[in-house]
Amino acid sequence: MVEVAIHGRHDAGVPDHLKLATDIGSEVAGPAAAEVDEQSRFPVEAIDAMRSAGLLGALIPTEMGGLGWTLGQVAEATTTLARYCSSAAMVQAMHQIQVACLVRHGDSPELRAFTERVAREGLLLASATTEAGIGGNVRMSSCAVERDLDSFQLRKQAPVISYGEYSDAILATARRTPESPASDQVLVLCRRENVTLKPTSEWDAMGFRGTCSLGFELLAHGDAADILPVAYGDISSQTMLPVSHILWSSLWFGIASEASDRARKFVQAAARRNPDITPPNALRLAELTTVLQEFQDVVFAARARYAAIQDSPDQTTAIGFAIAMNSLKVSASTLVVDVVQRALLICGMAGYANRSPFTLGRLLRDAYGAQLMVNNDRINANNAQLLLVHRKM
Ligand SMILES: Cc1cc2nc3c(=O)[nH]c(=O)nc-3n(C[C@@H](O)[C@H](O)[C@H](O)COP(=O)(O)OP(=O)(O)OC[C@H]3O[C@@H](n4cnc5c(N)ncnc54)[C@H](O)[C@@H]3O)c2cc1C
Repeated sequence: MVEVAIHGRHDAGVPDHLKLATDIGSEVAGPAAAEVDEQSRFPVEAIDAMRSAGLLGALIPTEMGGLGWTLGQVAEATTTLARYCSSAAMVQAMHQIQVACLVRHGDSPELRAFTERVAREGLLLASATTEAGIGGNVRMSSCAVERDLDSFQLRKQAPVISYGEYSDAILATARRTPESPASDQVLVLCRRENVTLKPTSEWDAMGFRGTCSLGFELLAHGDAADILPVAYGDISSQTMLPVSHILWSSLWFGIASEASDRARKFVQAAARRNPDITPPNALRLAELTTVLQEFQDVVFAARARYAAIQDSPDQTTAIGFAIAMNSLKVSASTLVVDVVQRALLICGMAGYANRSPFTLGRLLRDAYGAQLMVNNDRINANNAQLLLVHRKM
């Protein structure tokens, strides 16, 4: 644990992001994963380890006190963490999405100072984009920011705020003013000390149980400087949507990779027991590996696509890019279930049993959440609209 903390902050060279993620995963997140899932509790030890290793500031430039990792490095670390505990990996991923928005769009002295605190103190950021009555349509808000000279107030009915009670700040979407249309949104940094969260629902869900994604009425106030200076529509298309879909799909790829490894070990054990014949499920393993390879290629290609254009607002707001990032989410969230199901067929009862080295129950339950995290129907409906005006792929 101490080794983990030392590794991230004090290595003279560039931190080895995969070693750091493997250390935290194998030493801290993995050993607690079953209990986190069983008790539906926050993965406090994993997040503490990430904080002390500097991982919560991974995307923040070194001159601002962060680790200065690329999104690709964070994505790879997320894949690794997800192999051990998908809830801890998801908390980390959702936090990094908010950090990415602050780093790229929080260009004011107040927001930069806050971003530096995220790096220095390891503050944990949560998100309130979805809203009661609006559902998963994150590009519409019904709540509105009410401004009074240099301060603001916000009241939002949020059906889901993952780890809201454990966060140090929540980034919430809202209409710019009470007179603004639903699509004229801003992103507001709601600091913990200025936030009251009244729980409106419990979190006892099928999967991602450690994300503690309760519903809340969020009441926030603060300095008007905490309203991000860029329209949320631009933040969403340039940063929040692509970074979310890249980190989520990397995480789901980690779940799929872990399931695939368990299936491979199961088949190899059968082959060792009877070396003269190829186990019949080896063929299923070969088929699974083809799907996993496809999955990896989809995820890697999307990362490369974004890395190539992330500094060009013209290109990140292009319709073709939005379609590509939406398609990534739909593909990855479907492939993860496909891979884990295939692994289950290979492992049979050993995968179905909860207490077995090949158990796949938690991975499969977590995998099903992927298609709901902004429902694929909504994403496909959005792509359908975009394709009506898109000129060429
Ligand atoms: C593990 C997890 C963590 C989450 N964490 C957060 C968080 O921290 N912050 C946050 O803000 N949200 C979070 N969410 C919630 C967010 O991802 C959900 O998308 C959102 O709450 C919508 O929930 P819903 O499925 O009930 O509603 P909807 O999106 O409304 O979907 C319900 C049903 O309506 C259908 N539907 C409705 N309208 C349309 C349409 N126009 N086109 C097509 N189909 C439509 C859908 O197909 C679906 O069947 C999280 C979700 C999960 C699973």
